[in-house]
Amino acid sequence: KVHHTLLLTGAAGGVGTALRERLKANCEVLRLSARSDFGPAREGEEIVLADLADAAQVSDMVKGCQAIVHMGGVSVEGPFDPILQSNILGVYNLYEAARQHGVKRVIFASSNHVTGFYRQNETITPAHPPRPDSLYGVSKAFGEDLSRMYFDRYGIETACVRIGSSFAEPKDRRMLASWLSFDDLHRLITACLTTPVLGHSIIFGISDNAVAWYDNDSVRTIGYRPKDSSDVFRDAIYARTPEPDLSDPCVQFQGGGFLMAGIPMTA
Ligand code: 15L
Repeated sequence: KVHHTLLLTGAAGGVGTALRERLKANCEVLRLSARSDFGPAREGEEIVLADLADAAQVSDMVKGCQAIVHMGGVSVEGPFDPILQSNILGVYNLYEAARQHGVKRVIFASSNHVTGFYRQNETITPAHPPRPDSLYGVSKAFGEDLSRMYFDRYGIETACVRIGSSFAEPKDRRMLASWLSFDDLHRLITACLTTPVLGHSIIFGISDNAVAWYDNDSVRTIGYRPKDSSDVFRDAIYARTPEPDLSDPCVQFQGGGFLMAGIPMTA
């Protein structure tokens, strides 16, 4: 346990709920945050409710913690204003609070949608330029750049984890490539929290899947070794899903359904 108080934002979301019990192994006190009430604190927990767009609430949320696992914010494509409030203003408020309260390490839930406009037959590395597939993807690219500035100026270390698809099981053929099991997500966060030197890292958050769009070797630097694989779900997923239509952008591009989820494809 390298951190006394660890803050988990987005604690009421799907990934936050999965991390809640797992992250207790990483700290003495797990501080959970969400925008609205999600029930009482359990043993070893604190709850601080905060709207990410409210700088004063974010400051109270961050004060007294040593590291942050930032899973909060809008997690899907949709209208711009909520994305602006939570993912752009919100991530700025978070880093300002981290700077003011001396927090030195952040695990930032970035997304595969930062590079969702690469094709499903391309292999990319963290050095490839972002090609966001959605306003949501652009907001995550903003968070990556903002955290880089806070590292270069103030030495706050961040792992930008471009989470693939973190669910209990992969749901479709695309997720055979993008799946990140909850246990592997926890392994990855643990590696980021405990590695001696994190710096500012961009990491693709995926399990050990046979099909992969990422050259993810840089994760070895921080000590992440995935143990799960989507492969065990492959036959069942192929049996219950139709043959992909190769002319469909959701099939062509890595971002899948996010390509068609929000703003129109054509001007
Ligand atoms: C994401 O960034 C979303 O937060 C999540 O809900 C999934 O849809 C995931 O990407 C994905 O691409 O499957």
